Amino acid sequence: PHTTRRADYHPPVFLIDTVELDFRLDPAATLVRARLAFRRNTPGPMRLDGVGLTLLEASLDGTALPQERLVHGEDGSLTVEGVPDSGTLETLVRIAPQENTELSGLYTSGGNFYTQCEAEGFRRITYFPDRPDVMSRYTVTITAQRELCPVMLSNGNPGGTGHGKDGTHWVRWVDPHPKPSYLFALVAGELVTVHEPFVTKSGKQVSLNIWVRRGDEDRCGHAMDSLIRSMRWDEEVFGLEYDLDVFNIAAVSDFNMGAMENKGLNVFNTKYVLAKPETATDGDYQGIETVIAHEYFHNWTGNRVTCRDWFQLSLKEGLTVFRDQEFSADQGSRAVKRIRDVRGLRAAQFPEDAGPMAHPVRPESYIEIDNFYTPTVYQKGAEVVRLIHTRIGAAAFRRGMDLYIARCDNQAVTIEDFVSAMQEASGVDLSRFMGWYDQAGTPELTAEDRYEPESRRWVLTLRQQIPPTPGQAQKHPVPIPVAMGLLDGAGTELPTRLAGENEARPGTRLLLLEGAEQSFTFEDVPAPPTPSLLRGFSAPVKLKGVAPERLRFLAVHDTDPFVRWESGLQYATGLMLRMVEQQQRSEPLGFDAALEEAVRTTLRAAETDPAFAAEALALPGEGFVADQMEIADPAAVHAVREHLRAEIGRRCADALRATYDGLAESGEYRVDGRSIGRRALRNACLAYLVAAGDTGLASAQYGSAGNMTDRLAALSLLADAEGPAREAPLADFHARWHGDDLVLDKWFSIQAMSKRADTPAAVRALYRHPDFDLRNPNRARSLIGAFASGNPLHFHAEDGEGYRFLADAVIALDPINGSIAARLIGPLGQWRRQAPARAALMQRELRRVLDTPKLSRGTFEKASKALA
Ligand code: B3K
Ligand code: ZN
Repeated sequence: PHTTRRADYHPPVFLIDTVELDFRLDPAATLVRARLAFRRNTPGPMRLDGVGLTLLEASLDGTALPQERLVHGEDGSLTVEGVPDSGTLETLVRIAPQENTELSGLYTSGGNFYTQCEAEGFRRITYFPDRPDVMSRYTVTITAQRELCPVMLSNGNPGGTGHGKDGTHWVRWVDPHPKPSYLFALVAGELVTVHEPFVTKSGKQVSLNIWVRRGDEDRCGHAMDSLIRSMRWDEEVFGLEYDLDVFNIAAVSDFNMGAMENKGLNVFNTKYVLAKPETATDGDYQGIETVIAHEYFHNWTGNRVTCRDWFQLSLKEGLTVFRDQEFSADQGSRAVKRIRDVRGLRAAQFPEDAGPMAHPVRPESYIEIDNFYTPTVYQKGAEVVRLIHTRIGAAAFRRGMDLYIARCDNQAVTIEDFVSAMQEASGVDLSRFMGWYDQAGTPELTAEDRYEPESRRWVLTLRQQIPPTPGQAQKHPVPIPVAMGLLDGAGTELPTRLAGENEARPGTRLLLLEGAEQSFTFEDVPAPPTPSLLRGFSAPVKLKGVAPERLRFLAVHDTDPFVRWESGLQYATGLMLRMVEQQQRSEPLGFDAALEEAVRTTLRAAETDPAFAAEALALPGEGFVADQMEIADPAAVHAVREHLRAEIGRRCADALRATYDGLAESGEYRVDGRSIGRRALRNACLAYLVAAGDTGLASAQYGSAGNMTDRLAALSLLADAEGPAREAPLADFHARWHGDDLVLDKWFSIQAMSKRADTPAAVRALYRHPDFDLRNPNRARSLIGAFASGNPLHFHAEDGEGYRFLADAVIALDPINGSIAARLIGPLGQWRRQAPARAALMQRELRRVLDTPKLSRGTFEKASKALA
């Protein structure tokens, strides 16, 4: 397969100023007529992308083109020979939406029509230069049988409707804003709407609509509310207003990702729209708020200003994730939001950055661009934007955004355009921050310090090192902002004065490590202090080697909540790593009394911020602990973690139970931050109590729960139990919810993540369950993804059954939906960090996948890079 390289960028040969698309919808044979007003941009032939299109007619400026001027490429593309420098090309093609199982291009789901065009789906709809730097104005006319498609939507504003013969009708949509083809969307079928009016800050009326299947109208409230809050927030924080008369969101249950920011017509996975307390967890509610905000924010960062080429993907994704993170932080507890985001970064991005698919935030090459919608491009990309924000400050960042948008509006630009706007607006030289975009790998930061009693000086030396990654052996240092403070022996924050400064400053200050090593001298320090480093996780690095005594001190005393949480986490991680060694030597596992103390302290202070307490109570995850090991040992890590959970549950039972009872649900269910935090804390207590043997408490909670959060928390604990304590609630859950796809997904996931010894066999059985459907991405992820990514213990089963199952599933799924297959195969790529026997089994499965005939480009890329 062909590799696309960033260095090979060439501007488009032809630009397309306007596009007229006429659709005649039919599930088996849809006709698409396209009129492209083209204009030459550089010398070269007119080559139009196309995949799986049946060309029926082609004409140039009204005259039919003879066959010999139409050259069909092996990749499905069409080259038109002898075209003038400008003119109108018209094509008519036929496509079959109901055959489209890839869910890219135009497809059907439950009898309705939906599109997904990013990154390269538009070429499955019509012939077009399908690249983001060709921006055009679209007019779309959709015709269909009225009964089949009472509702027909596309981008932009409504532009008329009418009736045809034989029960057809048509609808026109006009999008006044030029856009790349990946933002095109069409949705048609039987849908109902939930509507709200919105007035922008300058007084423009906007009609907001969420389109769902009949019966789902009562589950749209949170999505609508999140949308309205997002729109206000972008006006207030960034001065950005919505720019069309309508904003439509359509929810579909067959969808490859979370959602898509098509101009004026976002298409969403139902998972990120539909919620009511009986069916959705607090996590689902938060996911909806985040994704709704994210797609809405793309209207400016992504749509009005888009990417020149797909290597610049993080220009829109990193920036938009940063924006949605800031939005969510403003809705509730900033500290807890930061903790969760960092947890997510470490769970997904750090391992990617240390594995075979490691790539820079701005990659150098790809085989399949779909494989690069990654935690690195999204989450690390957001961290890099945050670094710039931290370095230049909020006010300069806002000026930079204003400049970026003013300068790049309606253009397809590069990451340099963003960084130089930030640089000009701030007056700070940001050139070295480009290293964060162009180098893969997570920098490792170490800190050393010494106190000089005579001079009352305290000297901090910071060092950085970036490990080699595939294709990048040598790295250059990157600028690392280190937010920090000093605590005295009583845990009181000291004012700080760096050498050369006139007076001491209170609170957190920012150090900037620019080279490989740098020392910072602090004056007038009365006694050896405890440094609190990387407050708020001021850079996406691994801070290594902080002594356990300091971690314990910081976990209790630091003024920065992130560092308090982080220090507890790192302390527990160190402890668990030592215990894993004991476990490997078959020595008895002890217990560190400091953990009991920490749990009790957390519970005593829980009332002030229950959400924070819930985060602080959680032991480091099995994956996180394994990631700190040279050679992972999933079984030993699991044994240690279970041991600690049970010990904490037993030793702290009184306090855990008191907190659990004190937080019993009272009154109406609410999804505000405090209520969510209380449920999280209560369920964290429940998990410890069950670990200590109190299964009955979970059974009781399952039976009496008034909402899905509490019900599912109980069920996930019961799924590890034996006998009727497990079987009865699982059967009850299925009986109650088998008609509700999103809830049934949870039923699959919970069983896939069970710790019980028979889980690998149970997962095989679930794969054959009548409710399992490989074609539905949510369902495929709920079983295969949950097992391979969420159950390290059994995925890494010693006999290789977990690996075999994943490979079997990937091989079966690849011809149906290569993009989802390529995503799911990821965990097999982590073989380098496993012991030799496991690594060999994993490689064998990767090879088996690679030997499969007609493998999709995406799965080929993932499997071959994993083995390289
Ligand atoms: N931009 C889309 C992702 C498209 C993925 C294509 N494989 C959703 C988002 O990031 O907002
Ligand atoms: Zn996005």
